[in-house]
Amino acid sequence: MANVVVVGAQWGDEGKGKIVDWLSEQADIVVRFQGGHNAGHTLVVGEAVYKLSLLPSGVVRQGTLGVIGNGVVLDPYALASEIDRLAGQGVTISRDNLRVADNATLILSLHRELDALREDGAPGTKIGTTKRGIGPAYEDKVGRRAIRLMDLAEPETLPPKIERLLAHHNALRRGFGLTEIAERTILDELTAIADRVLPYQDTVWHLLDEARRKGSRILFEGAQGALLDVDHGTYPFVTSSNTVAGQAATGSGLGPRAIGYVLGIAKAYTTRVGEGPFPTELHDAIGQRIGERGHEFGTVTGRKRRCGWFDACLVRQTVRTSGIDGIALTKLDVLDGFDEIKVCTAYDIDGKRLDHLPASQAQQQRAVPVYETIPGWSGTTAGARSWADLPAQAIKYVRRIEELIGAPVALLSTSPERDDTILMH
Ligand code: 2SA
Ligand code: MG
Repeated sequence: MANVVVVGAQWGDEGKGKIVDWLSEQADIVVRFQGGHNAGHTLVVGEAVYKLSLLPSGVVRQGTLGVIGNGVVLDPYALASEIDRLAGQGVTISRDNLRVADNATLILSLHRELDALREDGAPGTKIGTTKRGIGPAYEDKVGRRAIRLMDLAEPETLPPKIERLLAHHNALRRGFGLTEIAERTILDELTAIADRVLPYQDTVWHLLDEARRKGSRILFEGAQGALLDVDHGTYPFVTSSNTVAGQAATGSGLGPRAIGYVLGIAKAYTTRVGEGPFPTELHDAIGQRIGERGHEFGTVTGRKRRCGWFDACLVRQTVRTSGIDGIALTKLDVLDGFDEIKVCTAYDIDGKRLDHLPASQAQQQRAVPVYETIPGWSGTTAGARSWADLPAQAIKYVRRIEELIGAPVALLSTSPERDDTILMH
C-alpha cells in the first residue's frame, strides 16, 4: 500500500471516518495534518463506538501510531479531555500510540472567545464556524505570535511570548468592549495543562521521514473538505486551513513525494453546514427528504446540514485541486427510490457557461447550475456488498459521475457498516 491521503471532496461530512477507519487497518501510522477539534467522526470498532475529533483515527487500533502534525491547531484542553474520554472506554493513550508535533500551534481560551464573539455578535463576520477557536488560532500562527506546543516545555520563555500575543488580543478586545486579559491568566491556563500534553511532543517531521524510509505505511487523514480550503474553497466561507491534499505534506513536514495516492471522499449528493454559496442547494421537499434519509446533522455542533444534488462541477474542481486519484462514493442509498436524480455539470454565469466555480464571490452568487437528469432506480443499494447487488440504474449513475468528475470511483460505501464497502477497481 502506498501512503494514502484521504480528503473530503466536498464541504466536509462526506463520511471520511468510515473510510479512514477501513484504511487504517493497513496503516502503521495515521497522521492529522490540518484543522483541529472542528473535525469529528464516529468510529465503530467491533461493539465499541468511539467519537474522535482531534485524535487521529488510528489511536483506537492496537499497533497503530497516531500523529498530530504541525499543520493542526491544538487545543490542549480538548486533547486532554478526549484522552480521558477514551480512557473511560478502555483505550489507553500514551507515547506508544500518540505523538504531537512540537511546533503545532495551540488554541487558547481567548481564541474560542473571539470565534464565538464574531459568530454571535459582531456584524458582518458570521461564517457559521464551529466556535472552537480554529480561525483565530491560525490567525495568530500566520501573525507570528502564536504559542506552540514546545513553548510549554520552556516556561521561563513564556511571559514575553504571552506579552506579544496579548498586545494584539487586548487591542482587539478593547475594540469589542471586552475586558483585557492579564498575562498571568494565560500563563496559568498554559501551565495547568502542560503536563497533560507535553509527554506526546515529538519532532514529527523527523519521525515520519524515518518511518517512511523504513517502509512504514502512512495514512494522512484530512478533516473538513476541499471546498472549505482557505485558498481553494468558497472564501470567505471556509475554514482557516488548507484542506486540499497538498497540505498533507506541509502539515506533517514531509515532501510531496511521500504521498502515493490521493483518495477523495464524496457523498452521492451534496451537503454543507454554515454559511456560504451552495449552487445545487434544494429548499424543497427533495432537499428535506435527502436530509432526513441521510441523517444530515453535524457530528460536532449538531447543526442541520443544507442538502442538494450532486455537484459534479465542484467535485471535478476538487479532483483537480487535490490531485485526487480515486473517489470513495458514500451514501448512495439515500438516493434509493427517487424517480429521477439531477447532477450539476456546469454553471451558467452572466450568459457564459463555465466548467468550474469562479473565485469571485459575486459570480458564485449568480451561478445557475446546469443539470443533467438521470433516471433513478427502484431497488435498494443499502448494504450492497458487490457490484452485482446494485440496481443497473444505480451503476449507471456511478459511471456517469466518474465521467463527469474525471476520476474513477474506487470505493462505494453503501452503509455505515465497515463491510458494506464495494471495491470497484
Ligand atoms: P471553523 O470552525 O472555523 O473551521 O468553521 C469554518 C467553516 O468550516 C465549516 N466546518 C465544517 N463543515 C463541515 N464539517 C466539519 N467538520 C466535520 C464534522 C469533520 C469532517 O463536523 O463532522 O468532516 O472532517 C467542519 N468543520 C468546520 C464550518 O461549518 C464553517 O462553515
Ligand atoms: Mg464529519
